[in-house]
Amino acid sequence: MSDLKFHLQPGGQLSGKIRVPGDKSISHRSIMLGSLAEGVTEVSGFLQGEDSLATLNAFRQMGVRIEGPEEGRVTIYGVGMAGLQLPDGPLDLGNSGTSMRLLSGLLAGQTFDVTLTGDASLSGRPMRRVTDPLALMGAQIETEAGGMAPLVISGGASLKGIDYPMPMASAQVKSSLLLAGLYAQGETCVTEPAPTRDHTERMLRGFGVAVTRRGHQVCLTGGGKLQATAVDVPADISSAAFFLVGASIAEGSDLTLQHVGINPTRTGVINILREMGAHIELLNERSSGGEPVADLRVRAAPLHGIEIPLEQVPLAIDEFPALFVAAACAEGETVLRGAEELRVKESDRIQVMADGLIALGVDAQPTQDGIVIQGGGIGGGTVTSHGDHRIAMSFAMAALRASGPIEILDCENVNTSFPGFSGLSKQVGLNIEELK
Ligand code: SPQ
Repeated sequence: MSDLKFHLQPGGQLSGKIRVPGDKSISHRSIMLGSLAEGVTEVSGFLQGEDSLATLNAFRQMGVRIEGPEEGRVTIYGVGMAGLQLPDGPLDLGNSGTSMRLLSGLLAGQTFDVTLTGDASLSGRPMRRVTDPLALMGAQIETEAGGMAPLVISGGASLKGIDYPMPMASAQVKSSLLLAGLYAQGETCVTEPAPTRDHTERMLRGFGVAVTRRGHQVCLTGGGKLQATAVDVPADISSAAFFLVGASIAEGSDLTLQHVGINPTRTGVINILREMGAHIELLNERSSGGEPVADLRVRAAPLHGIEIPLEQVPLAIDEFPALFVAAACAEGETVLRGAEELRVKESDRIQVMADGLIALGVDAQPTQDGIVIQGGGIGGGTVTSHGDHRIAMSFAMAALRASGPIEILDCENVNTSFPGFSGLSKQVGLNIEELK
């Protein structure tokens, strides 16, 4: 457990114009594809958070020359599909599930052996969801008991394409198989049970790989090359989400979030908040580097509870901790179902959020695949994030409507996705202090 705590005074409102840090999912992928490409890839807007830096350092350890990041600018000197080198030791991916799952696929096709490790949270997250289908492709990956990290990947396996019906809606599993598919003989196809974020497919196309989609199935053929390109990383809608909720629940708020990625596979948080009565406008909609972006203006509005539509669940999967805070401030009951994936994130986000909400006096009942929250008041008190960045930032926003101070424990991991969170939040009106 880290020593960093957030202390929040109750009340306040959020106003002004800010740009939250770069999209974490797109930042990871820019390093991976830029490293495998031929030529020099220039990235702007890169997230200088611990998770995307773990990916960057892993590729440096495999011999890729990478300059930066400096104010979000990264220059990657691509080594081509066969140019990665044996690292000098295990690749430590910290807290980052995306790094471990995507790298499992990408590294299954290399000639050298490699070990992937992570922190206690990452070492408790399920990896069989990638190692099982990768084994069907011919990969040789050993896990710890229960299918957990560390993962030991043996080099020299010859991969063949498969047609995989994915049992859960996971962009990480889909991406892992597509990256392995780049090294496989023939066609690799993944069918998703529901649409998940499609940044891998979009970026692969940007690097010149033909990726086809037929309904819920996405396919590519191995043996090709990637051509370097420029990547502009938009601001992360998952980081913007805390402010969308905060400004919606705090009376008098009027906040604009600039250059936010609004890829339709990520906008569940906007759809759900709007259905609850939120006032969110999309301004200056434009396209940037193959991804749609907009400035989001959000003003306070009275929210009401809803049954969250099932099809929105994968499109808002990382935003539920923040949405639960919105539900606690809404009038009436909010019901979430079909979200069992939340139990295998950096923490069990259903249980940890329910525990925290209950500690703040909210009526929250966890269920096996979701939660039922009765809106009403939020009290003050102490909650723990269990080292989960999104839990810490969500409870910080709850203070805007709390009746007393809120103390949040174990907040260091906010740096995995949102370095500078407390400073930026303070700048727009949150009464937050960091304490060691
Ligand atoms: O990388 P990590 O730790 O798995 O991060 C999380 C997050 O909240 O930041 C999940 F805990 O985001 C995942 C997301 O939940 C990032 C991601 C991606 O970039 O492909 C996909 C989602 O995971 P999944 O398991 O649904 O594919």
